Amino acid sequence: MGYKIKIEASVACADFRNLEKDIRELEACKIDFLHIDIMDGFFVPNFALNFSIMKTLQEMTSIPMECHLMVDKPERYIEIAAKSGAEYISIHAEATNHIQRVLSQIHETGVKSGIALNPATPINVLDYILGDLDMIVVMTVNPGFAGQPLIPATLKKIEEIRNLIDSKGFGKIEIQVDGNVSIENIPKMIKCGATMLVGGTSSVFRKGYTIPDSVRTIKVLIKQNQ
Ligand code: S6P
Ligand code: MG
Repeated sequence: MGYKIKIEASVACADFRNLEKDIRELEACKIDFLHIDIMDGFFVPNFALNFSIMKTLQEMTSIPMECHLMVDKPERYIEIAAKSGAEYISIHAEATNHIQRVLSQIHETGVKSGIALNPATPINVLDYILGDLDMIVVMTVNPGFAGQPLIPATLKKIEEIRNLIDSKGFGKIEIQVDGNVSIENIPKMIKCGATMLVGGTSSVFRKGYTIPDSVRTIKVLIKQNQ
């Protein structure tokens, strides 16, 4: 193995009554990324964060941000996502007819690129774009909502993507998992080959635990399962 595993905080799951407190705690825990969910109410039937919240976060903290665009025709929002401080921008394979072009567009703005796959999307969509990718996002729930249970078949998908990228010499591409990345599921996800863990209501922000406690637990799980 030997991949560096990163812990991310899904900001949409933070406490908006006191967002700054959560951000300062995440800084103290040395969280690796803030995960910013952007939805359009069309590609997914919900709304989440937006680019002005991202800009505010950029001013508030130096934690790197990565932006998950759950929007139809993401080519319309690459520039604004880049200007709002994204280090990575991920688009959905199901959301555009021109995946390769949008990945190039992301790189042209100086940002790292990611492709997100819904649970039902087969991995052969990756075959001809591995050279255009910095990150693959395995959606382990259907996108749109926090607090959903893991779809078990997606674990096998993580493993298949790990085998694909390693066997083709693209092992440096990050594999992000997003959806029910819980204390229970993290060990399985790491064993399957995930390198970026998006923590939401089932881990980093789980009820009944503080952020520092949860992040400490995740760090132990990473050590034990790597
Ligand atoms: C879901 C979104 C995710 C969620 C995260 C929530 O559409 O893309 O990033 O915010 O999955 O985490 P949890 O632990 O509540 O599933
Ligand atoms: Mg997300």
